[in-house]
Amino acid sequence: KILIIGAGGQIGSELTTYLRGIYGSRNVVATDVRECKALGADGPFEVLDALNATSVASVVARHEIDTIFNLVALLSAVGERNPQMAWHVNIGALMNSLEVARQHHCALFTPSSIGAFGPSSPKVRTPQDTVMQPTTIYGICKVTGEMLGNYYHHKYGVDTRSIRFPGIISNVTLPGGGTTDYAVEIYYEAIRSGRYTCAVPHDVYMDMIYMPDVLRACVELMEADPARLRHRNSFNIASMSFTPDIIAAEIRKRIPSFTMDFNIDPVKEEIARSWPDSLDDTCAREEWGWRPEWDLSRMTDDMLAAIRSRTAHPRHA
Ligand code: VAH
Repeated sequence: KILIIGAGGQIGSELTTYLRGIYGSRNVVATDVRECKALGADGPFEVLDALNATSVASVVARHEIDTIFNLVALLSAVGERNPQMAWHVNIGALMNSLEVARQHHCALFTPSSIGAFGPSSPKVRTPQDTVMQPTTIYGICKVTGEMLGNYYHHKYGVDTRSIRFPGIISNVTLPGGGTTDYAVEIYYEAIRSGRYTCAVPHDVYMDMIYMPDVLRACVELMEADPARLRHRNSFNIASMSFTPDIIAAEIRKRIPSFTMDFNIDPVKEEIARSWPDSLDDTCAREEWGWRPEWDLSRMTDDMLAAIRSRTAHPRHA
């Protein structure tokens, strides 16, 4: 049975539904520090403080969990406003997940990010194995998390696996304070007001990925034959790389009146410019068959349609 810690977040809210569709609702226990009615509607949900090791162990024992998805994180921009809290939450939750996975023989998935790279990493087609000196507390947490995951695998044999996600674009739950949030907000504003004020400079490339590809990648990696994995924490994957100008042009193809202007957030600009422009995902392709299925054009059609249909028939709260 599967435990999702941080199920109320951007990835967790959709991963819960996706995993329940594959493995059966009863077999996916969703938890979050806050009550979440939607997650409890079609399967088990419990309030769980990921920073309380005893509580995490108790949920794992009670539900006979064999696989944990730890999705707890303060993202890059919000982390820069409170680095001490970001470290405390991100690493505290991960250490509890690692220890419980070790003691209860669970497999563990924890996301990493393109944010794990820094300005001294090669920017174009960033390699799987390269210099990693991130300049954000979020990136430092992610590199630390990768090393802890590899450590627990080599020292204790824990089945830890991880993916360095690009900026994730989705239309179910808004991201919480990331540098790539603009690529989500822009679609909502294109429908709501027809204009968007972007906080990230027009020419900054960042890797991005659509949520359906994220969900499939999580399952494909966790179901991969461990004998094929030469890497574990954490795999580069790539699907799209674009700038605010490029995504705005794609939206304008569908909404010609759409306009964008800029109010640069210096914190987000510094973070965005410190990250890669594009990743090399050869290892993920070779070791567990990763392939992207969504590109910018197809995602734009899907995002605009999903937001329109929701705006037309607002979901009950
Ligand atoms: C952030 N969306 O912007 C997250 C993610 C790659 C970016 O880690 O912080």
